[in-house]
Amino acid sequence: MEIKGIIFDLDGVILSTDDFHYQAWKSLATRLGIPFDREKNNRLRGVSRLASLEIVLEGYHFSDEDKNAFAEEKNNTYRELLNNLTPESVSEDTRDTLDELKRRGYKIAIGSSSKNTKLILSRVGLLNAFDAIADGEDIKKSKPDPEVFLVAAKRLGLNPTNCVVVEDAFAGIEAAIAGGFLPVAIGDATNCQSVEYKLNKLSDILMFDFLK
Ligand code: B16
Ligand code: MG
Repeated sequence: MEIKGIIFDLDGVILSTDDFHYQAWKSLATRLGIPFDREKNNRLRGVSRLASLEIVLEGYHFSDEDKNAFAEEKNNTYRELLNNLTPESVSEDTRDTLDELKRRGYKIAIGSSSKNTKLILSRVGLLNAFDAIADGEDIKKSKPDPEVFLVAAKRLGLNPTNCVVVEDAFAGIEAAIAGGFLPVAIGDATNCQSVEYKLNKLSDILMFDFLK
């Protein structure tokens, strides 16, 4: 199947906001006296804020009211950390790769579970860099459901079979496969057995045989 579009996950793929998520969850967990480490954080990749909170609180019981307050607290800490973002937070390798894909005639999109997607993209100067954006505000079901990628493909005017999905999360790879996309893994997702194409850095994608 001919590839015509590339859909990128945001956190952990376009830039390293995944570490800010870790710090924000760690700060909440520490305040609540709940253990939280990098291994647990990996399970939150691509997972919505409330579903992530359920994983953070596993084995502990809190009311829905408390949980909503905790999710808001985490998001406030996270958004404070996002103030550290500047255009330099996106590597040259990533910017050059996006430019090269556009030069070769591919359509590019963001497919992120995050409700902070547009804030992040505007802070790093990439808000207008993509042909389409699908994010946490557009969907009811978060990854591993393919909804966010299906919305992105639709906005690109492409079928899933004509699109690649680049993901750092196991949940995101699962979502890509479920939606009929070609999955490409980077970061933590390279440990996923079900992916053939793996990247050390974003520009590695330019070498693959599915691109012209
Ligand atoms: P927010 P992605 C995901 O973004 C993150 O990986 C995940 O850790 C986070 O919980 C989720 O967004 C929701 O983010 O709290 O900002 O709405 O990897 O799908 O780009
Ligand atoms: Mg991610």
